[in-house]
Amino acid sequence: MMEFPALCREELAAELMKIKDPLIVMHVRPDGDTVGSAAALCHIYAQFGVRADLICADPIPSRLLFLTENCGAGKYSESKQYTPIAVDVASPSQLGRVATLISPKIMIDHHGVGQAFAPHYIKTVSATGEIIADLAFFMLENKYIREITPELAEALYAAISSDTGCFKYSNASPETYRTAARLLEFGADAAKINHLLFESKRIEQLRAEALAVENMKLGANGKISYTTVTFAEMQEKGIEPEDTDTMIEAARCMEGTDIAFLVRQSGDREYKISLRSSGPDVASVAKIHGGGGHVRAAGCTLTADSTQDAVEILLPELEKLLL
Ligand SMILES: [Mn+2]
Repeated sequence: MMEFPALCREELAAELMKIKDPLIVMHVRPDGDTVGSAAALCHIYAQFGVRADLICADPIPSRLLFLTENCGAGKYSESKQYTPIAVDVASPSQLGRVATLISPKIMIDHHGVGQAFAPHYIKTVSATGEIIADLAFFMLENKYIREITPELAEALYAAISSDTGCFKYSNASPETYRTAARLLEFGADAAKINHLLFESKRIEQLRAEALAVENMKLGANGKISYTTVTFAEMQEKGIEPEDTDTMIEAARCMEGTDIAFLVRQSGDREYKISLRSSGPDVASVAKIHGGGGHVRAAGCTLTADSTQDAVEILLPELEKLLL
């Protein structure tokens, strides 16, 4: 396997500033961190008089479009000679079909579990947005950029808030809070962003959350809670895949549980699994099935005959983590 160099912060800043035609690459099923980080880089490039374009294998969910609408980015154009920069993309598989069009030349990520596929700047912090905020502060101190505009601060704040679950998860460190505080000083409207990210939901998303509660079951004497959703249920209630992203929260909130998981049908015999925990290493179970993630938040895809079949595969593996 090819080895790619790790960049230090100064080298990253220097490399980014050399690029004349940046293409910011987001991961499949884009979340607030990858979209906020991408928008932030576009705002930074705008200060250099450079227009950055954006690409993602999947459409950006409507609730996140407020981040990209004002960032000055264009759409990917086949005729341009881009230098692609991947943000929040942990491994090549996370590029999805975009991998057939481009290959990133710089990788900025915080997962620390993936596979480096380009010269990289990887720090295991709460969010890629936290890395780029630190980079923006560094660029400001060195006068590489003139200012941190409210729009830039908001894109970064949104990225961090998104990956920390509105600062609820254990990945939010003292440094994360300090970074967020500085972003507020630069004009980020935290209340507005958190409302848009966490409280403003499509009726179908609320129906998905209601379904999550309805389908919830317990295992391991209540230490594991899980819920499921099938194509038939999604069709019946008009639920789109993006509406199911918060279903895991219902299971996670169940009193007394250490591990929560969600089984989502994603193909004929294919199920996407989201895993959350208060401590046990659920990434180790995700890895058994070719997935990955963090100790407390991971995911994988299973081949199974039904949601019940997928549950029966996962439960014994997860129970072992509680011994
Ligand atoms: Mn992230």
